Amino acid sequence: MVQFLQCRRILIRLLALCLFISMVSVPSAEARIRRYKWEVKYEYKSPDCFKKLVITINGRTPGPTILAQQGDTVIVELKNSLLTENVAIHWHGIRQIGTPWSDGTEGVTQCPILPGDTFKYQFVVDRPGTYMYHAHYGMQREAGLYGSIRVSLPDGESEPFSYDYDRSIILNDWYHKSTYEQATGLSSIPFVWVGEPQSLLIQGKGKFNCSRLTSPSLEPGACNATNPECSPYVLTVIPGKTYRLRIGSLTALSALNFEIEGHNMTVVEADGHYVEPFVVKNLFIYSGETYSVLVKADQDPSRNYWATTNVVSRPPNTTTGLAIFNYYPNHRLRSPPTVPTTGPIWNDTAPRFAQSVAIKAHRDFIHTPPPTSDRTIVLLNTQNEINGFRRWSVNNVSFNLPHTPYLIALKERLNHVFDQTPPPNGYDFMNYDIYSKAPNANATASNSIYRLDFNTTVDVILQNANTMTASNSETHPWHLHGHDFWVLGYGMGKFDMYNDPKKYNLVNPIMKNTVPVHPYGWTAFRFRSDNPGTWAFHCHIESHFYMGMGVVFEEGIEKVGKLPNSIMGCGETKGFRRP
Ligand SMILES: *[C@@H]1O[C@H](CO)[C@@H](O)[C@H](O)[C@H]1NC(C)=O
Ligand SMILES: *[C@@H]1O[C@H](CO)[C@@H](O)[C@H](O)[C@H]1NC(C)=O
Ligand SMILES: *[C@@H]1O[C@H](CO)[C@@H](O)[C@H](O)[C@H]1NC(C)=O
Ligand SMILES: *[C@@H]1O[C@H](CO)[C@@H](O)[C@H](O)[C@H]1NC(C)=O
Ligand SMILES: *[C@@H]1O[C@H](CO)[C@@H](O)[C@H](O)[C@H]1NC(C)=O
Ligand SMILES: *[C@@H]1O[C@H](CO)[C@@H](O)[C@H](O)[C@H]1NC(C)=O
Ligand SMILES: *[C@@H]1O[C@H](CO)[C@@H](O)[C@H](O)[C@H]1NC(C)=O
Ligand SMILES: *[C@@H]1O[C@H](CO)[C@@H](O)[C@H](O)[C@H]1NC(C)=O
Ligand SMILES: [Cu+2]
Repeated sequence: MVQFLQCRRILIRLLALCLFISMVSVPSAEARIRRYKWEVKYEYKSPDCFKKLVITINGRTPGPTILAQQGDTVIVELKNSLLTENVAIHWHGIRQIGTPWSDGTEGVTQCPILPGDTFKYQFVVDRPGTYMYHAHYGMQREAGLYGSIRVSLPDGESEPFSYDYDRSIILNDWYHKSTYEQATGLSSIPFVWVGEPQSLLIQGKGKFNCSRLTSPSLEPGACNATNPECSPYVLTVIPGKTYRLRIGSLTALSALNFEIEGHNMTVVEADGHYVEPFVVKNLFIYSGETYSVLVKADQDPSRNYWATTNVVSRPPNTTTGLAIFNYYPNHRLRSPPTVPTTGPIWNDTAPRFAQSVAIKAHRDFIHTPPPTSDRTIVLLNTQNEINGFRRWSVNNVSFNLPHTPYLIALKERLNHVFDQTPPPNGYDFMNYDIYSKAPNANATASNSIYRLDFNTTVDVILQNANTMTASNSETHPWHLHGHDFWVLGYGMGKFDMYNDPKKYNLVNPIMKNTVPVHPYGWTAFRFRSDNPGTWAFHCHIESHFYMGMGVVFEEGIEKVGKLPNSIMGCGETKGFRRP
């Protein structure tokens, strides 16, 4: 309400700008400006009872939820009060049409925001749905800088499903070591892996068992099981009502299972697109994905139930994340009488694969993909070494960010600031054995990018493989900035260039911005290169992207409008920043 009133006031003040925006953004004649002033800081918090420095927005982690309506302009004035650290925030799932400089990807679309600086992000939320925001600088997302974006339909339009109440829940995994310690280990010889998370958080709340700490040097109260900051997340429901849960995952590493004891969930939305509804007991969710599920509070109302999340796809070493599904009027914190589930078998890929395949566009909301593509890019996912440093690569090239962001480099024709050689379109797929450790795991590092012809159709095939450990292949959730893509198919084993494209789903493919490639599997998708800018496409596992698992696409750079001064200031762009 306060937010709304504030917006109204701002609306009046910015009437001229508002009129301008409602003229250029078609969907609603009443497009509004949603203005947020955020201050980003380090503070001590105990989200899982263990006290550590976390990054907050206006004192909170997760940060405030952005609530907007389709066609609105969101303006976030971000003050960096981290004192000794840069920052950048990515608006995950928002395509940034016409505002590629507001994508918030440090090194790709902007220079980092320096301590003490205020940066203004401004973009139109052009489609309804469930989105997220999070830090996109170093491994900073893991420090707690994230939140939800909820875009509602224009007045008078309704969803193809009904519900009584709406809740946003972000799932996350949580580490006690700082992102610096983790990043340092990842870039050291010998390599120090980050390990499994200490806890799982449901909407910012988790529980680490303090008795497991052995360090005597901890100050009293540094891990306090009765700290109210780590009391579980409670989802209170009224018997008989239907809840839309907007579930997102921003894990640093983990693939998750989410379930509500004794209740089924109907999947109705994925990454902002309506899904042909299907019922699940377990929802598998990968970092960077969002889903809406409908849950009816139709079970015995005399008790509470567990809502749980578990790690899947990696050997389990983290206890189940717990929230309380609380039937009103039971006490909100009353423990359910049951032992919480530990979830499905971690290494059973089949049900996860089946869920991926089951997600189809809602029959009344099918966007038919172009029947053919102009270009196919095959990306082999491998774990490698470069000069003894552990890395991840695609097509044997491990990605490094340049010091000068691509958007500025390309627009201002600073050709010398990154490697101009095009990266490989594929690899020796006839001879590469995806089931074995590579005989030679040495790769090369580069900051070269894929330049796409503007407004063409591009197919991407992600091919998974064995890691540097025998009999091991991991799940990688790949996220594309600036676009949604049609998910054409998933397969197990090696992609068959000749036969598999014949099995593509061109009838009712879901559009998404994040897809998993399953262990030893492949994933194929299609998109249109119709959004002028430079767009990251990367594994959403924080440490994997940090270790080079990503690429960048450029399209229509000549159509990008005048870049704002505020994104300049680093690398070779200093001269372009004018007061
Ligand atoms: C698993 O957890 C234990 C502590 O419970 C820890 O010592 C160990 O390093 C963890 N393993 C991984 C791979 O994270
Ligand atoms: C917490 O950890 C201690 C020590 O490892 C163990 O004895 C205890 O059962 C654990 N408590 C819970 C609730 O898991
Ligand atoms: C733990 O937290 C509770 C509740 O906030 C508080 O009363 C208690 O003093 C704390 N214990 C320590 C050792 O700080
Ligand atoms: C959940 O769905 C399964 C399969 O459709 C069904 O057998 C079960 O009865 C349902 N459970 C509830 C609580 O509705
Ligand atoms: C799954 O892991 C367990 C150990 O946790 C192992 O015994 C089992 O063989 C594995 N199953 C598969 C299909 O790899
Ligand atoms: C990989 O590179 C390292 C140098 O970093 C070299 O010592 C090693 O021989 C290379 N391995 C192979 C199989 O060529
Ligand atoms: C990667 O490069 C190494 C060293 O040049 C080579 O031996 C290996 O076959 C390459 N792997 C792939 C997948 O191209
Ligand atoms: C892209 O091409 C399609 C036709 O293939 C056309 O309708 C559309 O306007 C073009 N988009 C842009 C941004 O040029
Ligand atoms: Cu990955």
